Amino acid sequence: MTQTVRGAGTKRTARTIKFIQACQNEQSQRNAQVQYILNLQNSWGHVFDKVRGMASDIRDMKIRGAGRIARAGASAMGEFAEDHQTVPLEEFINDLDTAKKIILESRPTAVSLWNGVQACVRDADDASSFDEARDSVVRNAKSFVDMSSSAVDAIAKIGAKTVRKGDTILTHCNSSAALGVIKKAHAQGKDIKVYATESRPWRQGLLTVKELSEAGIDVTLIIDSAVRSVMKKTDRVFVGADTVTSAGELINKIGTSQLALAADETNVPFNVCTETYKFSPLTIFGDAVEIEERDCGEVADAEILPKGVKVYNPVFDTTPARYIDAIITEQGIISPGSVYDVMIRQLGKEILKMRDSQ
Ligand code: RUB
Repeated sequence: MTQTVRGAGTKRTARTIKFIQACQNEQSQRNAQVQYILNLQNSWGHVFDKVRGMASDIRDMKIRGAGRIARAGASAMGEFAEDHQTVPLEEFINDLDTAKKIILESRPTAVSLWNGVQACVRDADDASSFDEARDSVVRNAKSFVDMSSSAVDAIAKIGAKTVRKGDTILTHCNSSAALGVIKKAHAQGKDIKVYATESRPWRQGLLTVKELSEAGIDVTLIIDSAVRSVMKKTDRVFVGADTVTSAGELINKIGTSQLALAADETNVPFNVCTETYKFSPLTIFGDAVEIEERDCGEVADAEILPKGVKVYNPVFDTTPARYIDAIITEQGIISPGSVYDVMIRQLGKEILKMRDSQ
């Protein structure tokens, strides 16, 4: 029997039809395979997308402050692991590494982010199955976030004891750890006053004055260059930390070192409020802390500047250990000279792993 098929003006025989059908089957099989791979890529892409989304929120300062970005990074790792499809262990470890890199590229200065993400993946390499590795990342992410939040409360309790009734306090930028101390002292009825710097160019000081005034604290906003003017009226300084090196130097918002110098000149105690996960084990092995430089447009619009004028916008600076009177941590008040010991005690054998992986 001869079947005829009309198509593009041709007549086709049954043999031709069979051949066409075979080709079509092959084609649809190939299409199905391509679709399968695309779906797979989309679903992976989707999982990395969440991590990328978190990284860009951190880069764009929608999430900012060393503690907050560490919790955000750790949560993103936990979620990444939770969403991950079952794959061979080695593949999962590679994907974790990619997710980690995406998050760490968002902001380079705060070691809190590195420590937060590292805490999540710490046990994955020793796992013997995908499930074991995934569960460890989810568990570690959660315990890092819990530990991080309770550390801020512990710092507040410890730091508030150092505040005297009627003290005037100076703070810089917007640090949850430092503001925790100030709010706690106020809640204890210590009748304090606060000077808060504007913190150009992002003006995080506006967040600080909002938070403190909402807590009922007498707070005055000053421009950054007024720091030396108000130091004589200040009893103590509380600032936060992005990173503390093994030599006890503080890396924090640009301008912090000016506060430290002015405090030193006037004999005002300069206190750093920081969780110990802002101590950098990398600095033990000689790594330098990268100071983030942000876009020039944050400082001034290009249109208002004469042609040829350059803008330099480093957003953190380093305060040498000798200007720091106390480091208030969740473990208690320590001197800059004790930072190395605290890190060694906390990290134990891991410190050797870290050294060897350098
Ligand atoms: C914020 C800043 C804060 C520290 C500590 O800089 O320098 O003082 O991160 O904050 P940025 P916290 O706004 O550029 O992130 O105590 O909240 O961790």
